Amino acid sequence: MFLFHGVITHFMQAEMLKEITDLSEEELERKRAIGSITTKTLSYLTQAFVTGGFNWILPVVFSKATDPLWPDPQASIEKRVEVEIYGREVRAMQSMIVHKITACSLLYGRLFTLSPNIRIERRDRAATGIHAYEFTQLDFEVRHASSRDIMKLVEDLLCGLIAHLRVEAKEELKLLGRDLSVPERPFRIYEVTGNEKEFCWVVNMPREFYDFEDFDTGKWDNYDLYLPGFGEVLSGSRREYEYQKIISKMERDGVRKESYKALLELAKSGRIKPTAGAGIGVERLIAWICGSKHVCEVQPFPRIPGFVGEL
Ligand code: ASN
Repeated sequence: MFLFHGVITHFMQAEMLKEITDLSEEELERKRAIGSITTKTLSYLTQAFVTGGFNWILPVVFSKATDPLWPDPQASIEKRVEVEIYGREVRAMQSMIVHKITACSLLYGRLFTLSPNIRIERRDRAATGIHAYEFTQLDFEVRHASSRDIMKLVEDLLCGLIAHLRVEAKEELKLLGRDLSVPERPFRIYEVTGNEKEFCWVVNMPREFYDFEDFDTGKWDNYDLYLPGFGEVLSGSRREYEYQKIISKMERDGVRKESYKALLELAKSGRIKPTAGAGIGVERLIAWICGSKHVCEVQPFPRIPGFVGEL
């Protein structure tokens, strides 16, 4: 978010636009080191979730019920991918939030998924260094968890990962010129905006209907994690589960209720449980680990807003 200060030079554009077919041997070597860190990171994180008793669910790509990404002051979606299949309108997944809440209520008390998200961001988002129009979220949800529970889980996961990579990906980090150190816990918590130089949480942001909002105090029980010198890598919240609150927020925000029929019916009959969770932007996390200038560098096939390549 802070990297290019909103300006994208021709040089950066040319660099970012390179597909693997255009890379020099040196650049391919760097890409391979990033790939190896990706493998080690995903292996560590998925193993940590499985060991922690989480059920691994497979992703959904087309659905009537995807994240509206609205209202959200950070959102910059220029187009929603909608297609008709079997006579019904569906959207490409923007996040599996509705599926997570539903499955965590009906199936598993703890779950996670590696979920491909399609977000057709405005072209100017190419310059942030942290947006891609296709990316993967490591999305997870826990029944009866508090925000503090999720924050602690994330802090432990991240610190464990850094300690692991310092040993297990020593060569790759050296090749990439990265020296990581394990931060102190707990991370600081800010409202509104954080400190760019440290691991920190930003909390209490007004946004989508599914994040918990206290109607009396006007406070939101949600949280984003920021990485030093990078920007946001995770967002999550304690969730709304009461029918009356969900429906009144959808009406207030102009969200299409017909897209969330299943969720609303379950909530009405009291079958949606209180849950909390979050999603880690996988490419963002790896880009930060690797010191990449742009998240698309960690994608084998870059998905930069505004640029569609051959592969
Ligand atoms: N994954 C996020 C969450 O769990 C939602 C999102 O991606 N917009 O809250």
